[in-house]
Amino acid sequence: MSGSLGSPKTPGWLDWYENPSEPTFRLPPGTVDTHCHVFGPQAEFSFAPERKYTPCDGGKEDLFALRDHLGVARNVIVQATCHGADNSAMADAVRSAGGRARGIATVRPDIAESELLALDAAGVRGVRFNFVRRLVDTSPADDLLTIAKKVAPLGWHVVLYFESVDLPELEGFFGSLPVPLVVDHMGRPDVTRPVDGPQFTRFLRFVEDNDVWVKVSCPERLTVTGPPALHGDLHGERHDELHGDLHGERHAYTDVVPFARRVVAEFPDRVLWGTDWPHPNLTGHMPDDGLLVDHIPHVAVTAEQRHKLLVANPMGLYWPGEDF
Ligand code: 0GY
Repeated sequence: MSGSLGSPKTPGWLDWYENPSEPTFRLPPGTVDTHCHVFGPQAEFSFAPERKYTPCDGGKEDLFALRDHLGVARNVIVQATCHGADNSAMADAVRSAGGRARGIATVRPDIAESELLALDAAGVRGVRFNFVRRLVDTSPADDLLTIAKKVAPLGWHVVLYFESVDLPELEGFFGSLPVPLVVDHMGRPDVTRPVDGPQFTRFLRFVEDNDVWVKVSCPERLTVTGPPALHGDLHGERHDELHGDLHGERHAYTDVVPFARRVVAEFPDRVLWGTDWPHPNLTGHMPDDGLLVDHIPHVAVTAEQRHKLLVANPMGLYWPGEDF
């Protein structure tokens, strides 16, 4: 997966899972994966000099193959920080998807209107503001506000990536942005804390007060207890064990479930789902994307919740007016 050309991968990099299992849970027709990325391929789309990591390749063909394997209908491809503000790989993937992808870009405050219009024509519908310090150098709030004001007339939104511990400091600024807000990975709660404790309660109130969209994504990134039975071959033993017990007590990422269920139950019309493929910067384990799909019924427990999470909500945000 890593090309022989270009920079070597960050030491210890975990590559995406090459042969994901067939999910037991059948995604409803029209399901949108609202959080995935493309990495290069590096030989075609070089990584940004200011990046904080160098990943394996994970290009559009691999993404589209995963989409089809899982039974996903559409993707929202989020610019990964390893490509900085060069949106070429993401925009190329979106253009190549034949209307079945939208994009989220990273832009600088001096971006020309013509460039924004070109991204819009490609299928980009938002920009991402990243506050996770290990991924980006901080941007001045004035620059971010300038960007938000520039994209607002296009009907775009801002995708926010932050750690839950930073929300108190950031939420005033978030509330001042003149665009709809989408939050990655449920605001990255510390899942060792109580689901009804002050940290997650504060996040839920932020969502309510600002009509925020929430990605119920990344159980594999948020978990502390991890996937069960991390013994042996992940595709053999563990897979069979999990699938044999999908509706039982044992399944992956159980510590994240109460947080995800709470968001889905409280904000059924504002939640979105995504795989996060190719899963940058994981260190403990690389998830089998088939098992990530099988996680969905544990957090969206009714068919109505699942239809909103997977189809109706993302279609309304990214393909408004289109049939699903
Ligand atoms: C994610 C999470 C991460 C990375 C990025 O753009 C990125 O590099 O988003 C992370 O390392 O937590 O959403 O993919």
